[in-house]
This record gives sequence, C-alpha cells and structure tokens, in this order.
Amino acid sequence: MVLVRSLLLTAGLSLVASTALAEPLLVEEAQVRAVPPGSQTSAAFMTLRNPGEQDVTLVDADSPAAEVMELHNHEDVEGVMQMRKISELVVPAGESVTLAPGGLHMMLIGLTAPLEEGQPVEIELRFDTGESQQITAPVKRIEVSAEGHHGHAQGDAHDHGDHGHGHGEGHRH
Ligand SMILES: [Cu+2]
Repeated sequence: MVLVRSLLLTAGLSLVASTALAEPLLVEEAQVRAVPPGSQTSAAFMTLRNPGEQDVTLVDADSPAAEVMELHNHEDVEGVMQMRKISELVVPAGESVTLAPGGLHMMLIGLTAPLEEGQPVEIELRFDTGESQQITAPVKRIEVSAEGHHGHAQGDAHDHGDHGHGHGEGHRH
C-alpha cells in the first residue's frame, strides 16, 4: 500500500513536471499575415522568449491551416533579399528571437482554407528534444514596413536637401 501510494505520488509529480516543461518558450505578439483570397502561402511572425537556462532549438512547425510549415529566413544574395528555408532556429537561454517581415518567419505553404482576419490559427512548435508547444496566432493585416520607411526617408531627404541648398546660397554671399 505504501508502495502504491509512493508510485502514485511520483506519477503525479512527473505529470506536473512534464506540464511545466511542455512550454519552453514564451510567445508574444504571434500573428499570421492576412493574404488575398486564392493565395497559397502566408507567414507567421512572433517573438519567442526563452525564460529557461538552456537554449531552445526549434526544428519544425505544423498547423492545420497549411499543408506544410517551414522555418524561413531572408538572406541577401548578391543584393537581392531571398527567402531561405532553415533547418533550425535557436532561441538562446534567457534571450528572445523576433520573427518579423523581412527576416525570420514561419512559412505556411498550401493553405487549407482562406485566412480570415481575426481568425485564430493554431500552430504547433516542434523542438529538437521531441517536445512541442501549441500556440495560437490571429490572422492580421500586416503592412510591409519597408515600403512605409522608404516613403518616409524620401520625404526627409527632400527636406534636408532644401535646407542644404539654402545654406549653400548663404555661403556665397
Ligand atoms: Cu518564407
């Protein structure tokens, strides 16, 4: 009887322990990019925070919203930014890694249904330990910030140019 009790206790403890270990990462601002109807692909962005004392290595992801998910990064190939599949994504202990447009992202390939804004997308993160973590990322309209910045920079450059011109004329006097 004592033996059975201690076995039950051990089982109970290990259950608690495995539940705590089941979520190695804190996931913030997870979102999936809204895409036009008919699009076959989309991307998920988020910040992965590792509160633990060991590096966490993400090796795969899976979602009912897509036939396949891949970990991608953008690489500068002779001046052209290209998406590249990566085999793993390491979140160092105590640090965080941000997946954002133009950089790291999780690609959803072969969307199983149109993505509707606000719809929660279930994503399973898979780690090299064999563990996995379930997260939910709502579908959001994500502006391409690179274009916005470009427009802004042009406006600034124009102002500065006028300013410089004025100074130049003043110097001539
Ligand atoms: Cu991609």
